[in-house]
Amino acid sequence: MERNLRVLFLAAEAEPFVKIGGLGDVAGALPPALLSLPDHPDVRLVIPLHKQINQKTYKLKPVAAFEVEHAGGPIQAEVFKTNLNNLTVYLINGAPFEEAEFVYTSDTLADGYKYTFFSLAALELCRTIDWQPDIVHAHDWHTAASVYALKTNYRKDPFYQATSTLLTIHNLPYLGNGAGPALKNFGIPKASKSALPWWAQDMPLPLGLLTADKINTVSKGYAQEMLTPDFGSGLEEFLQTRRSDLIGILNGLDLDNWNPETDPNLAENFNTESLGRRAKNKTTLQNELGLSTNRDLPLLAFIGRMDHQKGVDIALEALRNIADLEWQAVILGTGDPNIEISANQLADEMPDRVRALIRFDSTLARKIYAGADIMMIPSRYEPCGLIQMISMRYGCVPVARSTGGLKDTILDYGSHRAGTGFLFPQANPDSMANALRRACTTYSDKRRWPYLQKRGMQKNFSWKKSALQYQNLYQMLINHKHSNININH
Ligand code: NHF
Repeated sequence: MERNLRVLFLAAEAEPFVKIGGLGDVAGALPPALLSLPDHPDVRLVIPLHKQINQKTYKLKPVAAFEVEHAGGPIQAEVFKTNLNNLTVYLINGAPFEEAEFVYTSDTLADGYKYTFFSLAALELCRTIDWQPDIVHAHDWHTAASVYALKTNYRKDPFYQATSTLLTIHNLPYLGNGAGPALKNFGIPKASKSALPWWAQDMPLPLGLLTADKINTVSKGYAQEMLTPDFGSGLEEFLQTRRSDLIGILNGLDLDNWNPETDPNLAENFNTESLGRRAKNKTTLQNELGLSTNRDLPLLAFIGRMDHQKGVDIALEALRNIADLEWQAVILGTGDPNIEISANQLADEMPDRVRALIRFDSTLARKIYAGADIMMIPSRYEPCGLIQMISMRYGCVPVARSTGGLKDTILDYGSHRAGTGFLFPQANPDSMANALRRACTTYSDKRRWPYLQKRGMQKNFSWKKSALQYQNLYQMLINHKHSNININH
């Protein structure tokens, strides 16, 4: 009897267990979306048992215990299993995770140690429970060592002879720099004479990229950009050599979780047919923020991590550039202390129209999606991005840098009559200010603006579309089992 394709899905974080960034959204949403397809694969999620995970909530059952070899002596791994709406989830524990306070730290050696342990333990788990995966699907640098180990340490292992590998890149610049000694201590060799640049030959993500049967990233746009010096993190030339195995698959959005028709946090629910009701969300938000409740002023917003990638510094300067126009702005997020200070400075400079809220507040974020008019997304790079999809679904029109997943999901209103937002080409304040001017002018056209909002609200960013593409990719991997990648070391 033919059995379903077996996919071992490895990630450092996954909703609802633990979520720090976008990877957690994807690892939480994609496996269930795959399971809901016809002829679905038998996908099983494996994550570390981080301290932040409440063991009682998930009724964890012990399923396996074994040792992982390490230069300092074998390390005991203990694996628990739970079931989440039909999805089998394994959680791996062991000293590296018991000792760790956070999911990610800036200490890449320590993170390298715990995630290499995790990557190898996940492979050993399959053997212990006698579940031979057809595909190991790893994500980002944290689990890339599993892909590389299959092509090195496990190369002759009969248990893994038929296993293919897929590595998904969510954020290329995080290569796992500094994790080299940890790999070595777990017996994973350097790829000394490989196509990788010398400096990357002991970094988990590059090693995974060297050996994965297929590579994908989370939009077609970013898949292209990664091949260029501006976005390739020094790996662009190497990535060119893997071009034919590199694919872009856009992430989806959880359409039930993000639904302005049912979101209980909103002052008034609405849909495309009742867009007029959205106004109440704007006045409620303006009141909550202590801004004047003037409907005619466009309310601009930024929500997100305040770091270099997300470019909030660009938005702050762009707002100064358009000070001659009338608008209000709210900035919500936390991150780099210097950027937080700059956001507060702008709010001090323009107390009648700018609010900076330096905190993580998911309820307020929802009220902003539903009440603000324009979402500012000035990312320097954006593999996929979630904020633009949520904003469009909530009728908040994006003004975004034309990069990666942003340019794949937003159609520029100036260039297309069917536009859904405003794109700007350069990651600098002038470029962004021009787009903000265009957006503010269009906002004052009360006839056109609702059409712009509705077109965005009608976009379908469902996970089903993405899951179908991953299913095809899995099938492709099985059909062309084992590429002829040669890594001499
Ligand atoms: O959406 C999940 C996320 C992406 O653009 C985002 C990013 C990190 O930078 O794939 O990963």
